[in-house]
Amino acid sequence: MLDDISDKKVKFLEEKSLEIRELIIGMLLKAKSGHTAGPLGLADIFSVLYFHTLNHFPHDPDWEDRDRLILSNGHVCPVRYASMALSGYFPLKELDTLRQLNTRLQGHPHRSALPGLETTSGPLGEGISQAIGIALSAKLDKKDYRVYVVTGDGEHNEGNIWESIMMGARYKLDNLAVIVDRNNIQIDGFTENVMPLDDLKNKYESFGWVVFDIDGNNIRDIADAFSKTRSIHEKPVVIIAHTVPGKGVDFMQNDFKWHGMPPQEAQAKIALKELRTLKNKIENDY
Ligand SMILES: Cc1ncc(C[n+]2csc(CCOP(=O)(O)OP(=O)(O)O)c2C)c(N)n1
Ligand SMILES: [Mg+2]
Repeated sequence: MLDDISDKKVKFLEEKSLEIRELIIGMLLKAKSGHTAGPLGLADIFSVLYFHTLNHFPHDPDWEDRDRLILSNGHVCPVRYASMALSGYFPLKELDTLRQLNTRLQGHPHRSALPGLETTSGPLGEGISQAIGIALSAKLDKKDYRVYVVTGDGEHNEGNIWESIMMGARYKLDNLAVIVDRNNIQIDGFTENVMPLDDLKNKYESFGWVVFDIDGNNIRDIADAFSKTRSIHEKPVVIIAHTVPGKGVDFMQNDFKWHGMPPQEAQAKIALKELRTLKNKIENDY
């Protein structure tokens, strides 16, 4: 089953990705701290999730039949906050409060502070286990909602991730989709130098999962993969999404130094100019 989305929808989602990226740069500049590379790389996936795939109502975040999105790599939350604000969960202006005292937009997601978050996250390695609990309870309650988890590649250094991967297969959780941000960087280096994941596809398959290996910065590929997850039965699915950390801002791309560093004012200016140029290009290309 292919998700045959129209050119018009692809253009809309590409524009949303760039708006998300602009908001990420703005938030981090204002906060003067936070993570840049991961959020920029994930903007296309979040654009598709929030504006195409998720069954959700931003004005009714506690709707009981909503799809659940768990952010296991909590440090990338600027991409989630920007997507939530753009889709109507809270005013765009609130993005300026990222990492301020008493804000609802903590540097790592705080569930009870902000409606629309499903979990509190930050300590790596927990999200897939939590999602398995939610997916199991959906089955017990005979609910049709789907459970999505976003997790990092460096996050796979955590041993409990592999326990959760065994458990997902054991319970045949076909209502669960894990998205791995395969951006090849982690906090202090390239993943293959710090702790090689080698052939991650093969590893997940040998644990009994169905794997989709995709370009995580291609809107059509992303939408298609999410759509295909619905046709899989009796097995959990992982989407290994190859993304470019820092995507959209040339001097930030593929450089692990931007894992946890915000832009300075002059850098933000260059970044925003580049993103605006990309936006104009989309306008002209269609
Ligand atoms: C249990 C735990 N250990 C260490 C950290 C610190 N930490 C935050 S992000 C990160 C790197 C994770 O790598 P990856 O998931 O690839 O994220 P990316 O750099 O791609 O954004 C680390 C070690 C943490 N948040 N939790
Ligand atoms: Mg990574």
